[in-house]
Amino acid sequence: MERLSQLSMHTTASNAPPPRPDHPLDPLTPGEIKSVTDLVKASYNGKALNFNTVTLREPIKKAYYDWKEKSGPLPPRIAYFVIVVDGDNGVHEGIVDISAQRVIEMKHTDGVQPILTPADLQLTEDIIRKDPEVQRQCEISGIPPNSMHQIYCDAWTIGYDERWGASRRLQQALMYWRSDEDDSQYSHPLDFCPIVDMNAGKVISIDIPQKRRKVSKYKHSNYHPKHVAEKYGTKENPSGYRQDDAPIDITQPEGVSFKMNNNVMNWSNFQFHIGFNYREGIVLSDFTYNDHGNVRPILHRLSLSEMVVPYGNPDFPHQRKHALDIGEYGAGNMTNFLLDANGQFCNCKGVIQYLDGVLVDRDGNPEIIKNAICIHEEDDGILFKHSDFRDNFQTNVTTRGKRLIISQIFTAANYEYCVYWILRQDGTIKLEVRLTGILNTYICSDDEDIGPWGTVVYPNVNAHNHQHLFSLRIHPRIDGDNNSAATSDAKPSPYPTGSPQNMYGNGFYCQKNVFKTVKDSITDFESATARTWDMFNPSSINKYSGKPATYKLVSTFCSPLLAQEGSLVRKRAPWAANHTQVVPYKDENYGYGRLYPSGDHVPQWSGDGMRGMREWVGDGTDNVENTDIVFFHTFGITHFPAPEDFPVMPTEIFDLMLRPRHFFIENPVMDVKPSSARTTAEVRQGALSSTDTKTMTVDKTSRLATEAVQGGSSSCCDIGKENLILTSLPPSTTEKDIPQRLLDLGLQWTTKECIDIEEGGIDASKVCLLDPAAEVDLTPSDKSKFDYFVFGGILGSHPRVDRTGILREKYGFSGRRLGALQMTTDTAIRTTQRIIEDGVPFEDIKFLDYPEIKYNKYESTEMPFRYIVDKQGDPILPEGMLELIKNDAEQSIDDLLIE
Ligand SMILES: [Cu+2]
Repeated sequence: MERLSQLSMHTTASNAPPPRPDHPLDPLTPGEIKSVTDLVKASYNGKALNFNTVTLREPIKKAYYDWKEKSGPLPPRIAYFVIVVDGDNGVHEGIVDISAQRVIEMKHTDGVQPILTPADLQLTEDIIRKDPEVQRQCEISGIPPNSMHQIYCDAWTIGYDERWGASRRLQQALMYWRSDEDDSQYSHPLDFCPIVDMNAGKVISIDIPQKRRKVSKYKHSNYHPKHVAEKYGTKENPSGYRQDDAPIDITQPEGVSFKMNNNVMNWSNFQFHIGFNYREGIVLSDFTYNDHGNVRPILHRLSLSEMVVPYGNPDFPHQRKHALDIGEYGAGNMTNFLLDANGQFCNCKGVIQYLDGVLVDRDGNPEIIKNAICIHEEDDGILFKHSDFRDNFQTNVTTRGKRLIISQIFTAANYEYCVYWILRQDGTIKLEVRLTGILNTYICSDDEDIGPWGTVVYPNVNAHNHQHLFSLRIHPRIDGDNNSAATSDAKPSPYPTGSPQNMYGNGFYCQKNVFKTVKDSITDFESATARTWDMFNPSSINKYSGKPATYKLVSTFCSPLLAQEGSLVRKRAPWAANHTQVVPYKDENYGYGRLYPSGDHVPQWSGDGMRGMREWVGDGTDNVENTDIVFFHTFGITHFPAPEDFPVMPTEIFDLMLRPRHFFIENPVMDVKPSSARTTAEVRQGALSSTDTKTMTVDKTSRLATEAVQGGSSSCCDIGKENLILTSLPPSTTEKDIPQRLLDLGLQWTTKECIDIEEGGIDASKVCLLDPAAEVDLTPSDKSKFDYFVFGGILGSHPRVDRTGILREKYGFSGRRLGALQMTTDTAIRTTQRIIEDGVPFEDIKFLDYPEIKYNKYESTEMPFRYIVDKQGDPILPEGMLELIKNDAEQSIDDLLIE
């Protein structure tokens, strides 16, 4: 039974309120948290308090939109707190109006227990190590005496154990042994389970199985670099790491495409607010999409509101393993920092914006998780494309997309959950979850029959079957507050083949069942009908399709909850038994409501009574059609462990998406710059696209895998020493004959002729000879024709002698010209590169002809060729050229030219 007692309504302090952030949904600042805890301490005068939670109570929805859309006042800044009072069981909680500096509600609720923080979990290990009965059980398990420092436990909430109910604040300690502090303990589980009363600071009971098992004698299985070296290292490769992994770096030379105004994100027509709290972690709110000037609301709020990881071994006490991690520990509380202590970008790549998470510590001070949220962009492959088969697919538009990712990672004891909220430019919102970390493990003895409930993943290690199920909370606001929801099923025509309605038997259609009541909305995934779900605004009708503006939930990782009716799991996670529930939205208790489907206080809830989803569903008669609705979706996977998951698990990925349907009147991303576009007329005339390159996303970094790596250069576009080869040197040439300076630069040389530099020879039709006597100029379209470019006499002597003619006659290469004026070899190479690699037409390249080079105060010389100019307008000369001129002023300029 839950007993609620109102202790006090008004406690005030005389302090001025701390500065508030500009946006009503911004998380509490460190200053606001301190202000709240000061007020709370004053209100619980004389009592020893442990702060458990201090968080923003988000404003009621109407107050938020009155401010946002109707120039109304800023909603008051309200905080919610939970404290554990020494000597008191149950939950002390309340509400603080920070703006008014008043505690406006204080409650003491018996029969529930507050969330467990990471600090709570850490205390348990000390408690069990000191307990004499735990020490005795360790000895029975075969742990040497006086080695309790090698005993570890993963402290879990007890779930619910009817021996104590919720009367005491309990944890169950899943026990392990490490022979060395660097061991991974999961290969050495112990067979007994102490129960700890954490308020009393002691072990109150130990669950001991009837069949005892000694600790494993097998070596610890581990995954750190030193262990990888031990397992896989060889004399040739001591680290044991595979050696074929070239680095992949992401370059974003112009930075990011998003703009953040504090916590408000603007990206590719989307605008939304990024929040964070102790419980859900990332919260995304107030999504809009700018539809060519019309800013349209999509969602009010999006978060993971709960999860459950029920284990499938029916033997006592394993039924207690069904962590409701978000409600029992908090996805925010367990969040990792993503930029490590050395500033290494260890979790994300590219140009990254981080946001910190702000929590409270036990003493009431703000606790900051640095870089808790990672915000970055990634290439997203083809966004759309079409090529016309009539001209060999040359007529085409090819547009690549990018995606914006807001992510966090949280560690729930053994497991890591990587949560990626992903936006695509076409209005799609995706959620991707990656599971990694380590399996929860239990001991088994050699040759033990562990039944069908688990897998032996390593000698003496039994990993129990389990599920990872999440409750995704979607508060839609598609073109306004009144929305509806429906199932959408692919159905064959109900009429038989040969009937007038389906003469040929091929008919099929999409069947929608709109939810009128909460009861209608309790549905499950149907793979046979490829079921999806719609959220839509029945009043916003697409002018082409005549159908309502919709966001479709496409989610196929929909495992059914496998625990039976009447099981503890089903009672405590009433939302998990079905894949959807839609309930009317309601404000609650000074703020935004209906957040947590397993109730506000999840630890040690028996699952009895009306709370969370059970309360919201009620008798199922509430209207959910064309009103303010919240859509809950259960998704996730069933995990039958395998040895590949051990000793650390490669990420297992599952995802879902929300797609706009009948929301836009046409493809919403046609205004994203293409990377390639040619019309049929352009192809027919042999012209390149008339589209200005500024209108295209020209990729300057991609290249063929068969092209050599361009060493040492930070720019993608330099001609590297590796792809420049000096050929046809006299047969007697040896390395001694090549100037050391060129060798040091890495110049490649060969006595072979250019046609023979590759094994088996080169296809002469793939070779382009840069030839001053050629009839046509080199153009960007030559890229697809040629793989090799030969620079012969185009450069060379001044005045010109036709040396190139020898090559032309000997090999019959196709020739191309680089304009009418002579240029030096390096300029010819640079010009070719601009045309071929950068796609710049010859006429768009800026040259300087016959530049005058001053090499001291009195002397200068006119260079008799043309040069490409750099950004400052200066001619680009070969490296060392000026020095050569200075050092060798007597030598004729002509002699310096490479032939
Ligand atoms: Cu798993």
